Amino acid sequence: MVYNCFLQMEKSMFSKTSYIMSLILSIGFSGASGQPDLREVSGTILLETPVERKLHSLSPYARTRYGKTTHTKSKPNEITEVVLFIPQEQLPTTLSLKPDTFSIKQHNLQLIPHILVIPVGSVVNFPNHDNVFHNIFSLSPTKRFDLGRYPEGESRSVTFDEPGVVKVFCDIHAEMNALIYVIDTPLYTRPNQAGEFSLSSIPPGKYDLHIWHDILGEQVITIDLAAGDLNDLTIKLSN
Ligand SMILES: [Cu+2]
Repeated sequence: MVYNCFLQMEKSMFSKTSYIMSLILSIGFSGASGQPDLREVSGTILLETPVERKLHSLSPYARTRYGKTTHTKSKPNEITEVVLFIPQEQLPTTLSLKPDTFSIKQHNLQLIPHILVIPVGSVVNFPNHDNVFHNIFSLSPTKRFDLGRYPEGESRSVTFDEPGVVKVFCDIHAEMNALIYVIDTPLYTRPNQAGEFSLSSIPPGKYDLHIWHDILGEQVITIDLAAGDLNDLTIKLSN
């Protein structure tokens, strides 16, 4: 009992010491701006298997036209649709979000971009650039909406107040779909076409790095950024 207590005291003293040490290191490495030293994690995402998309249409009209399910092949830039983030609740202090206005256009019977990551509180405009009517909607619990039918040159907008994934469809064209990831942390990024990613401005500490893809699911890896940056990580994703 006494021994356990002693161990715990030792442990807490140790963590205090390492905290003070990291504080000293932080101060030591502070930039000219006086900002505390911030960390970076970077690396490469590898897509090990092709991604097969099964498109389940929710529209009765589209179902009669295209059948219940259509398959689409892996897209050339599939890797750029991965989202990497550190959850807000893990950060030592709450970092503020910067909500903004974004756009998903309807063009050539597609929703562009196919994936959009937005901070909570952001607005998305849905302009129609086709010479046909579209009817954009979502049944996702994070944000249900139905913009109704509107022609070329018109737009509607939606505000996203809750974090989560929002799947967007067109009630008229089954091939049209997009995905909005409404995120509550400012610490997120997406890889480039080579799969390379970099996430910076992270307070020193140990975190779960989430790696999310709408078909491949979510992976979580622990990253230790207490002592310094973490570079050249390789993360493999497969079905
Ligand atoms: Cu449409």
